[in-house]
Amino acid sequence: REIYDVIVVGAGIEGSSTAYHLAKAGKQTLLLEQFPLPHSRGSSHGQSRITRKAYGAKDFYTRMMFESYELTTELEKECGKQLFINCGTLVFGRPDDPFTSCTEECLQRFGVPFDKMDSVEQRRRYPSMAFPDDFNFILDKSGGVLRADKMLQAFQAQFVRFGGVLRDGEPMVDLHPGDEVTVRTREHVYRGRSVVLALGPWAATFLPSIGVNIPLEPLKITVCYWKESGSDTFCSSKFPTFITENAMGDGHIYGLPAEEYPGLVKICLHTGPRIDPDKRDAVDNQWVMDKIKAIIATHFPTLEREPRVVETCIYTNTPDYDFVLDHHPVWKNVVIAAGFSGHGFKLAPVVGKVLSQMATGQKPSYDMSPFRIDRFFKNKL
Ligand code: PYC
Repeated sequence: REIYDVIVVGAGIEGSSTAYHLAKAGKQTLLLEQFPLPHSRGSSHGQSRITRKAYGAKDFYTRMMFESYELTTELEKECGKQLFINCGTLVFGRPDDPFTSCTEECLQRFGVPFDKMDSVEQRRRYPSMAFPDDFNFILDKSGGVLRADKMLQAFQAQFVRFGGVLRDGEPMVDLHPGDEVTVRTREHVYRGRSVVLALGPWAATFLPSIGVNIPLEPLKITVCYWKESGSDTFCSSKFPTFITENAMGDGHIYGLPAEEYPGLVKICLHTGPRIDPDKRDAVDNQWVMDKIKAIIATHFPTLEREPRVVETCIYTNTPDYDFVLDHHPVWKNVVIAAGFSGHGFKLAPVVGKVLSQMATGQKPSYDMSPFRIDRFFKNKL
């Protein structure tokens, strides 16, 4: 039986990007996905995601974002499709909001062009948003929309073009670590010199079976699309992506211009109820709907009061909202990618490169300490 250089388990955006980088580097790679592709069960479906260079005070992400932009451009050239729409990302909040001030400082530190606005200028540019007079607004001009489904398909298609083997509809039944890793599905037994586990929310249930107990919290995110009555101020030529962490008390919300469904702007709460990913649809999310509807009625008065389209996505949060990108504490040829905490899509091009390096004995060029598994262990190994 053939032995792969690397088996990547999970064909979401992180796993697909990893597999792409491996195949591009000439590694014999198998990409395994539990569901038939494409699917909307995990965290990588939908047509759009926010991208931006500003990352508050977490410079380690901004450093990685520069390369993520370059890798996205490279992928656009390879697949011949536009994957990025540069409509900007607006970050805003009260005068004392740390995320807004850290965003401004971050953009300054890294020399990324931005506009600082008061509420008068904000209302002139984006007349459909109604926030208090004392709010500050920072427009990260490098930000915008990633065409998420096209990016996912591009990674998978290029992976196959570079000689990778993609098997979907084949859940992993178990994994035996060792010098050589064995991954068993119902149909096959696969062998690899190393394995990358990019399991999305299913990491929370699988990782304990290989001795990795990290506090992962899968959340159901209710993705709402709203229609504007009368005018059309939310298209990407007139409206940016936006994030506000503290503007509405505990209501961290984000938005993307009308792109996926013509005329519908996407505005969502950045949290939701805890779930088992296999029972996602059974969980009650009424409090999320009540909260987001109240926010829309107060702050986006030209939008209809009920969303036209409601979809579901899953975030897998860590306690510090930073990713886990590390080797298994015992088996170094088992690489774990988990806990993308609702902000991993934009970093996937570079995260995939880093994971491909970790799986093939190379040292990534970034400081990986923020992503270590042992930050969660009481008695560090
Ligand atoms: O990281 O920019 C982000 C983001 C916005 C909504 C979810 N994640």
